[in-house]
Amino acid sequence: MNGMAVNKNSIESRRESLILELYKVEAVKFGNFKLKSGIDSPVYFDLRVIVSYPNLLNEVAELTWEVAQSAGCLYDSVCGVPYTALPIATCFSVHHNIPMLIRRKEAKDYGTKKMVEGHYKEGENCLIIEDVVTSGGSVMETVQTLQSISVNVTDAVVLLDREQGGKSALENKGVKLHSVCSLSMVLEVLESNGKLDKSIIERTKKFIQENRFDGKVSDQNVDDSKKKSKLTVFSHTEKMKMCKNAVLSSLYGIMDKKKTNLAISVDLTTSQEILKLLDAVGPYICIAKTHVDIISDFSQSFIKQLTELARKHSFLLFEDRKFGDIGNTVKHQYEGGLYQICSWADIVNCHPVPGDGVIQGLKGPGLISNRGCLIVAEMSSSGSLAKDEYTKAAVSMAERNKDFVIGFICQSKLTNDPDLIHMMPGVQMNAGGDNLGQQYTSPEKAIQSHGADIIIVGRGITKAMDPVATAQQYQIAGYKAYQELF
Ligand code: 5BU
Repeated sequence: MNGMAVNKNSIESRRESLILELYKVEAVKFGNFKLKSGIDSPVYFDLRVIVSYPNLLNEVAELTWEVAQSAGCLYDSVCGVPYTALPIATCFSVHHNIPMLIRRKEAKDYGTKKMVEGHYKEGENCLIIEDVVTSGGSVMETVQTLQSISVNVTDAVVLLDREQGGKSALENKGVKLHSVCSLSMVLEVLESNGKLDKSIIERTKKFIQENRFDGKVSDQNVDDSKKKSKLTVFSHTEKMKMCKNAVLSSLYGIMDKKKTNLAISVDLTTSQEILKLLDAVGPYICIAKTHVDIISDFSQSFIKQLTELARKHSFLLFEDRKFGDIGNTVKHQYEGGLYQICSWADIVNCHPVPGDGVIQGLKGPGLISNRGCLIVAEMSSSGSLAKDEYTKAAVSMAERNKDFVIGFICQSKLTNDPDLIHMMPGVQMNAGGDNLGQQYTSPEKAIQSHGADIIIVGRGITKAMDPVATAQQYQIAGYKAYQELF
């Protein structure tokens, strides 16, 4: 473990020179910029450019090291958040002879399938290095990956803290954030050196104040969710542009175009009933969710007609198969057998119980056919065991597999990541439940209090006196609740 005192004054003057140098090479820019979160910002940091200035990169790494030392951080290894912080972590590691770990963004689908490269011991402590922190989300992704291999993280050092709540969000998750400089420091240095005029300074300060994250990434199960920071709510169009998965992006496109966040759970038991209802409610839904193993006359001709309806009305097909076995078994269940689910269902879901193997098994055929998968992180039924640590582990599993996993079946908002969607079953206009454990929430509460992006409604529609008019009512109620979030 490392630890040693450093001279504070020298850090301060070197910090000032560093800020001026970053400004000179345009790693810090002022103007109008669209951030990854979709928000317009008057200031932008592009620290990727520092690799073109080796002395500057070296100084960044050295100051990062000194900040870690003066904060008294104890660590056995160092890991940069991919990709911009990787060269910083490398210089840090080489100059101070501290072993480095490399976190992959996606597990490779050949060879060892490791998420983390390098040798480590279970229980060792790793220091995270990041270039810029806004909400703390990217640091947290790396922390969770390391934790999943039993490597501990207690501290992170960032070159630049945008002071938008990332520090407290990380602290809530047990990670202390130390920064080489903060956005206020940058403004102060540039102002006192005559680099910026007062109006830019004022505009940037106002922006920081108005765009703070609330410091809680996943605790959104509260009724005053509407009052929360605007930054935690993105529109369907924003999410469509931000997300990297093609299935998710087409889903957000459909939701935006058809103005619906309604998925019908069409749990009827004959082909004709299902096809007839879907043709009638098609304009109001973005997803048709099926359980094909309850259909008494299932056939490939049914699938052909189902996919034609999906194309005609522009909705996605979601087979609620809840795969829950080892990778090899689920691969066969997904591709083969009577139902050949992978050949027609845009989306499937799985339980996280078996571990990452279940995703690996589904991913092979799934990625070839451009499919997406949801992890069942929570259930709507009374007494469900899917909660607390189980749910957290399900979220980490999703974060590790974002090339195929597009979100969750859940009962609460689990992440702000635009690449992961929240779909919520157990929704009906009449509260209560059935006599077999199902529990219902209204469309408004599902969206505004539980953070659902999509409401899944079954018997609320299929057993209604007029299912088609009722589907339209759910579409209107769900979409209105979504619009009220803004
Ligand atoms: P309902 O008729 O709206 O209660 O139907 C809900 C559907 O969602 C039904 O197909 C269930 O199998 C499915 N479901 C659920 O109700 N709760 C869950 O937690 C999960 C799936 Br996962």
